[in-house]
Amino acid sequence: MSLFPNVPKVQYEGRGSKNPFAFKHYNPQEVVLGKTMEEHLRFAVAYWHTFVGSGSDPFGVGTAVRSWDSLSPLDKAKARVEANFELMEKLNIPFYCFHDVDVAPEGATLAESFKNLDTIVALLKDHMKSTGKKLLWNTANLFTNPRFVHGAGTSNNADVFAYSAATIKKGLEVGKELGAENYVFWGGREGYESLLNTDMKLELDNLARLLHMAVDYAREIGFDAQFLIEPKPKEPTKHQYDFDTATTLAFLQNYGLKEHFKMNIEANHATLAGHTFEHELRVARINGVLGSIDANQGDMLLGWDTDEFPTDLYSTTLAMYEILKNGGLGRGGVNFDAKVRRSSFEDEDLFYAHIAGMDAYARGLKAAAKLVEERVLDEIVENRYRSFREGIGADIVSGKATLKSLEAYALQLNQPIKNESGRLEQIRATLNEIIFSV
Ligand code: XLS
Ligand code: CA
Ligand code: CA
Repeated sequence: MSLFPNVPKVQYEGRGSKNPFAFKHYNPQEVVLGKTMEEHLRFAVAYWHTFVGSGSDPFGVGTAVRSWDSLSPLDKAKARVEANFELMEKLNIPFYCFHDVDVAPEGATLAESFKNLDTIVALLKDHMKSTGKKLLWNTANLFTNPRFVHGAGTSNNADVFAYSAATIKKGLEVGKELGAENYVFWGGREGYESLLNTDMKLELDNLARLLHMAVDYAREIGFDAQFLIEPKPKEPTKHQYDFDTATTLAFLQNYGLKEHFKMNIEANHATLAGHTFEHELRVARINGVLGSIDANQGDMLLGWDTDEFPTDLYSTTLAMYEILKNGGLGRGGVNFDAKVRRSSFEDEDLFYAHIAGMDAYARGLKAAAKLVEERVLDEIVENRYRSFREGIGADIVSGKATLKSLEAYALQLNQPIKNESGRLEQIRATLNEIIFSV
């Protein structure tokens, strides 16, 4: 029985198609720079927004109309599994991602929660087997339940730390059972509201202890997923410890965790941190830790995590450029951690939203491939830094130069020193031409 009877299978029809249930750019088998679009993009559905999100906000209850609304908690969970695989099938999306509580209802005790999870995981496994769909990542929700009011791994309450550890242990077992490609740690309430009552050092030490335990346990059970840590600067706490990529990297390095983790970079978290998405991707890339992305976008007029479906071609192009320069995402993928607007409350909107996001990324991929192929930015950057390939610049880069040798050089320089224009407006015009040509 179909849960989305009004939605046909979505196919690629190409540019100019007026069919709202068709891709205009995402052509899975089309080869771009030696790989198919499907291989480059590795799209994933985010279970929490697409099947659990209701459209509620602080001023109003949910608006979404779903066929499973009136079912009991466990039946609802089962219906959502059906919905997940039907949506993935119709949209030709190969992966999905979930938090434990997205897929199965919490019980009155931890043991009951585990039991519910086991029931649904068995169902997910059956569906994965019969459809060939895969799990990009799973994670533990350590932030919604009131027990996490003071954090999870960074809580002042050791019982909460223990509960969180047990939940992660189960998450790793579930990931192994379902063959997850990655396992995500997003620091839900790992942060603080005020230093007045916070032992920051102990909280960070404990967070690192928890992550080390997870690394050890994954090894013990032979779960070989890539571990990902997802930065975010604020929300829900005023100050999240994993503020941005650079901060998270320093934390991982300080605690001897860097070799075990890569980053899951979310566009909206980047902009909340005062960075562009491509900035965060670049920092991760040059440090060898770009693992996966949460594809969405924020609203520059709003200061919170609006998690909108990505439609901004500049952002998808520059993001795909970083990903191509990274040699791809490896085991990672492009996860639509995005929700339809509250006013888009019909089932069909879930499909239109994914089509919009997939086309925006496919087009971003094509534009980025052109930038790479034609070496547009490479040439600009190589030319701009050419002074470091010869003479004094080459001495600096090779380590030959000292303050003394540089002083001697600087003293004989003609004044004023000559600089060249950065040509930014011209470069942006070129970028415009490329984005609109593909
Ligand atoms: C919340 C985060 C979260 C993570 C997974 O802002 O984006 O959904 O991706 O826990
Ligand atoms: Ca996210
Ligand atoms: Ca988010």
